[in-house]
Amino acid sequence: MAYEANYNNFTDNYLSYNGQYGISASSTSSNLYFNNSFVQNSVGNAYDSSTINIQWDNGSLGNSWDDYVGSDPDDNGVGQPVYTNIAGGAGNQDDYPIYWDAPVISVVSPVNNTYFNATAPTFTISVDEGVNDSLWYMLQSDANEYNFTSPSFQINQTAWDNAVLIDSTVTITLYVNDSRGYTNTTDSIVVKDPDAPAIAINEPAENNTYNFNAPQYNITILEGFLNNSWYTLGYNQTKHFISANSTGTINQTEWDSFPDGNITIHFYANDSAGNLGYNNVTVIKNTTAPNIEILSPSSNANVEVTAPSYSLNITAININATWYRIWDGTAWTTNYSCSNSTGTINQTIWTSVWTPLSHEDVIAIQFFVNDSVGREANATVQVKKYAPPSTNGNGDTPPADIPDIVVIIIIVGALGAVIGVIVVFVKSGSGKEVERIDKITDEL
Ligand SMILES: [Ca+2]
Ligand SMILES: [Ca+2]
Ligand SMILES: [Ca+2]
Repeated sequence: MAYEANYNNFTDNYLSYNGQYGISASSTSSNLYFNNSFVQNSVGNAYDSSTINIQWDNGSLGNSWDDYVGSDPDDNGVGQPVYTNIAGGAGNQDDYPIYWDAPVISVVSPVNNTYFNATAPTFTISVDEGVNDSLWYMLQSDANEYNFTSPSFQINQTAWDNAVLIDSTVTITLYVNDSRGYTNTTDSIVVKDPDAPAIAINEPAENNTYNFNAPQYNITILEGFLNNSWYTLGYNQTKHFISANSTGTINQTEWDSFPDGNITIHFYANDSAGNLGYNNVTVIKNTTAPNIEILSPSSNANVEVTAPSYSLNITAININATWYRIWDGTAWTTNYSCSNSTGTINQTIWTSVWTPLSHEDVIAIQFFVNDSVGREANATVQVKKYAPPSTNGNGDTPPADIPDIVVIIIIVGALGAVIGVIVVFVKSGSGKEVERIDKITDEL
């Protein structure tokens, strides 16, 4: 075509499926070719060996070439770079190749398979090779289109909340179109994981007591995307990393560093989305034996038939039980549980012990305490039964310096009638026992 043809304008032609070139411009001059379409010409789209004023564009518009490689990022219909694939050696080119491409949307962030928690992800996208006319996205299993304008935007929170799959991937499809309606799309795959790991502490149990040996633990973690799990002791910050669903022994060195008392073990687990799960258990460290001291009754106190009260001073890390028993001079009673501070001896058992005894007989009361690891301590106090012989009829106490035997005979004579009162006091040599005998005789 156009052999030895000069001063021609070739425009608005569709040059396709030719057995040779679409246009072969040799031995020609001063021809202008623009706004033609070259499609699948078998040897090549154009041949140009002329050197005299052959133009493949009119200064603002060239031709459409099916082998053009370029882009049109400003959407003006002219591609860049220039088209140079013209055979023949003339070195001519189309400076304004007709070209249009759809915009290309791509996701800058997040990368695929990034984990997100309950907060909807923020995206940053880029649109290349074109000017976007509108932008929107859709979520998997959601028929709604969500428009956005800024290249950085947050996924609609409600849509994220409603995304049906939890602890699974969610495909978010992003769309762009341009002023001619050319559309481009890309998929982003993210993982939705709104839930924190759930930690169950199977062992140790709350308030379990341990001595020198650090406790065993046994935990179960429910989490689809577990990242790390660990524990800390007390207010220490040291993380001891452990496996999920594991058993083991709490770090002995750190256990040793704690004094006796409550120690809280904090278990943590986080997932790939950054959710943090937490649970704790408080155990008791007890390496000290208990101690018990009887504040009252005091030693050798007189005790009467009314059961005495008692007061104890007990030091123990974790009291398990407190109890007492009573020595009646022959045997111990059985054990009776009691308060670990103050209280009163059981009246029934006290009466049964006290009653058969004599004045100033010794009664022993022994108190016990044990702690939750089974260590036991006890203390005993001896008291005396106080039940002196009855006083006289006026309730007066007999004088202390009475003789061993005092016989007072009062005789009131009145015409053969005698009223005699004989009072006999018998006092032992040691003075520890007093027996009083009252005898009233109303006749001689
Ligand atoms: Ca352009
Ligand atoms: Ca474009
Ligand atoms: Ca999770």
